[in-house]
Amino acid sequence: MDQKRISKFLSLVLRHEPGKIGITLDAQGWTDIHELILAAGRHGIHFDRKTLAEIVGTNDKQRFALSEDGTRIRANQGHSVTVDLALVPEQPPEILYHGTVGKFLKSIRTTGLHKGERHHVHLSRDLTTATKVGQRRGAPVILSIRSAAMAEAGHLFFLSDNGVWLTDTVPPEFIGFP
Ligand code: HQG
Repeated sequence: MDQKRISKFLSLVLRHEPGKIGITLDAQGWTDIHELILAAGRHGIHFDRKTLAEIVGTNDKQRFALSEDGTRIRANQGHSVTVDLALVPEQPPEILYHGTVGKFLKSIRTTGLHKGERHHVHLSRDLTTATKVGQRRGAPVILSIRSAAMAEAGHLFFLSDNGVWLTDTVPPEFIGFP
């Protein structure tokens, strides 16, 4: 089966709807690989351990991680179900970027960036990544976030295992608009 399709399926069940195929995630978001393969197969999505390891290793955004003993898998970020990824706050760079689209700007100017369905607002270290994130919704608009100043003001930042910067909310005064 097409690896991209399997990857999308993994995002769905490891971030949002594990119950859809009858699996559960533990408090840190991990699930047993053997159970996952069986449950996926029952829902017509067929892959083996080798294919799964390939998908984890080659995924363009490193969305998934295997446990050290190789028996479990989890999504690195992007969850809407409650999980504690046990991320430790880190000092962010001076500036981070957020890719969005024009139709959201009015609201962002007034209320800042909000996490919506996800656990955090997602920020990118570089313009290229932020542009790709914005492009998912249309013509991208890139906002610059004064992240070091935010940290100084007491906001916490976390760096996910796949290099996405995460924070709870970005007040409008820290956002540079184009
Ligand atoms: C917008 C993908 C109006 C925000 C990507 C964004 C990323 C507001 C949308 C990751 C707002 C939320 C995350 C406000 C924020 N008013 N709109 N006050 N505050 N927004 O998908 O950052 O493929 O939850 O600008 O590549 O787009 O899933 O967040 O447009 O890394 O691994 O509300 O998801 O990665 O959308 O994307 P999302 P995002 P994966």
